[in-house]
Amino acid sequence: MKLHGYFRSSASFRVRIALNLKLLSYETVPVDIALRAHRQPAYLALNPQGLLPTLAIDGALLTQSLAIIEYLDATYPEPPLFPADPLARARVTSLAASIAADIHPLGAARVARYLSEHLGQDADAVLAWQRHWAVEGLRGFEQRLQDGFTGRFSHGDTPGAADLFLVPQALTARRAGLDIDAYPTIARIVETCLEVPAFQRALPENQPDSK
Ligand SMILES: N[C@@H](CCC(=O)N[C@@H](CS)C(=O)NCC(=O)O)C(=O)O
Repeated sequence: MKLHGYFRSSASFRVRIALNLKLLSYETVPVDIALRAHRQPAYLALNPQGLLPTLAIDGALLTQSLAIIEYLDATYPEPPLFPADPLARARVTSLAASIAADIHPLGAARVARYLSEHLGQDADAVLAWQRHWAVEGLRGFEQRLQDGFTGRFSHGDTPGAADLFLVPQALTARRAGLDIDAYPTIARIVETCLEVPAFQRALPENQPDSK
C-alpha cells in the first residue's frame, strides 16, 4: 500500500488518520506541492486531476479522500469509521462532505495561485479570501454539531470519518491565524482527537517529508 501525498496536504492527512486508526501499514511517497511535483507527468499518470492524495492499493489507484476512506472502511471494517445506521451514516458523510466539497476547495493551493497569478491579488487579499471561507465553514460546522448527535467526537464517543475531515481543516485554519477556540465544540473535539495516537502520527510534522 502506497500513499502518494504531501505532509501539509489536509486531504492526505485525512487518509493517514484512517490508515492509522485501522492499524494498516503503508509506504509514504512524498509529492512536493511546493515544487509542483503534483503537476508533473509522473504524478499525473497516477492521478490525472493532479491532486493529492492517491492511494495505491489492491492493484488500483484510488483518488478523492472520501472515496479512499470509504474503501478502507469497507475492506478493513475495524474500527468502523461510519455508523451502521443509515441516518447516522448520512449525518457523518454530510459533515465530512461539507469540509471536502464546500470548505476545503475554496482554500486550496490552486485557488490561491489563480487569485494571485491570474487575478492580480496580493498575499493579504489571498489570505483574506482563505480566512473568510474558513470562518464561514467552521461556523456552519460548529452549528451543525449542536444537533444532539455529537459526543466526545463529531459523532458519538468514538473517532469517525467526520473527525478525519475536521481535524486537518481546523489545524489548517489555526495555521492561517484563526482562533479555533471561537468554535468551542470543534476546539474540544480537535483536542480530544489529538490525544489519539492515530491522529498524532498523522500530523504534518510527523511525516517523513515534513520540512
Ligand atoms: N477533493 C479532493 C481534494 C484534493 C486536494 O485538493 N488536494 C490538495 C492538497 S490537500 C492538492 O492536491 N492541492 C494542489 C493544488 O491545489 O494545486 C480530496 O478530498 O482528495
